[in-house]
Amino acid sequence: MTNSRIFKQQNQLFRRYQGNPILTPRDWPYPANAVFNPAAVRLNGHTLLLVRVEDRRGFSHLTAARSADGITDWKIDPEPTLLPEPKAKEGIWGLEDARIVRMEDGGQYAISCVSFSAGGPLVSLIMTEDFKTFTRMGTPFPPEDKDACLFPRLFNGRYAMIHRPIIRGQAHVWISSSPDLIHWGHHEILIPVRDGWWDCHRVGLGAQPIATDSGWLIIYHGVRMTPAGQVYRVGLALLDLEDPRHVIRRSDEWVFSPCMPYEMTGDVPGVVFPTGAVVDKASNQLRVYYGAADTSVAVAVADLDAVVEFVSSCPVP
Ligand code: BMA
Repeated sequence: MTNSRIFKQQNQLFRRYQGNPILTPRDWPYPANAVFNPAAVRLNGHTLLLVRVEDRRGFSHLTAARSADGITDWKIDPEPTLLPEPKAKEGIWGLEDARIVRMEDGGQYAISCVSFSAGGPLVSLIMTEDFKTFTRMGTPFPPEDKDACLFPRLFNGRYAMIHRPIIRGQAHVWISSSPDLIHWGHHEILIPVRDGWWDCHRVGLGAQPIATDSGWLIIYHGVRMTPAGQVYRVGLALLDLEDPRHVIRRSDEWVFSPCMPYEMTGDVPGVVFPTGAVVDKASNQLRVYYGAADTSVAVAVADLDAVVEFVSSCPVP
């Protein structure tokens, strides 16, 4: 481990916003049990979070919250923004944990979220331009599958999507591709769990992939089962910019771990679950939005160059 890596780790790459959590059920304009795991994207000069809202039946839907500075003064839609399609089988127990990218070709936003179907959780792909009207594109993969995100550009004429199926009880991060967003193939394991490590039990994509000059920055969650329960922590990886099936680097250590009261107390204690990120171009600040203890929304910030420098110094997997 180089000195600069130890230095960065000890001085914490990511800093929590002191006013965390930034959104709680008490802020909601209608009754909610929990608000957490938000997708994040820039829209019309604002930060838009598409927040998972769990109602008091235990079902979730997605609601948009907008803020000019991405930290304070959130304007929350007065009603659910995105509910399961009434007649479709895919979301009978709700929609959860969205990720969003803005497609580089036409400006459409691609939302990938979890639909809780009778057959288990699976990924739904939904397109929108304004977060008011939505085009449902169906379900790329069968259950059980979660933690998916489309890349915002094509690679050799094919779309690429990261997702996290559970196959033979194993929860690795996979990547698949498609010529048309309907037919999917070329399925490969991208980021596997690591036996014995902090991310031995399950891994899954966190925020949407972020394009940098050094490659696609991947913020992922890793889970370890402990005698005290499961711990959800956060690691980093870097994928080749031209061919995201190629993992260039992966952090040995986690870079973010639950420790604050709002991360240790709630419906599921010991969870930090990043699902969205925004880069503030003027300050080069990376803002990572995460669910805290499956109860509230929190944000941590980092200098994007420092994060890329750190992950670039991590081992080649
Ligand atoms: C995962 C997902 C997330 C949740 C996390 C921690 O499996 O269901 O929605 O935040 O567990 O409970």
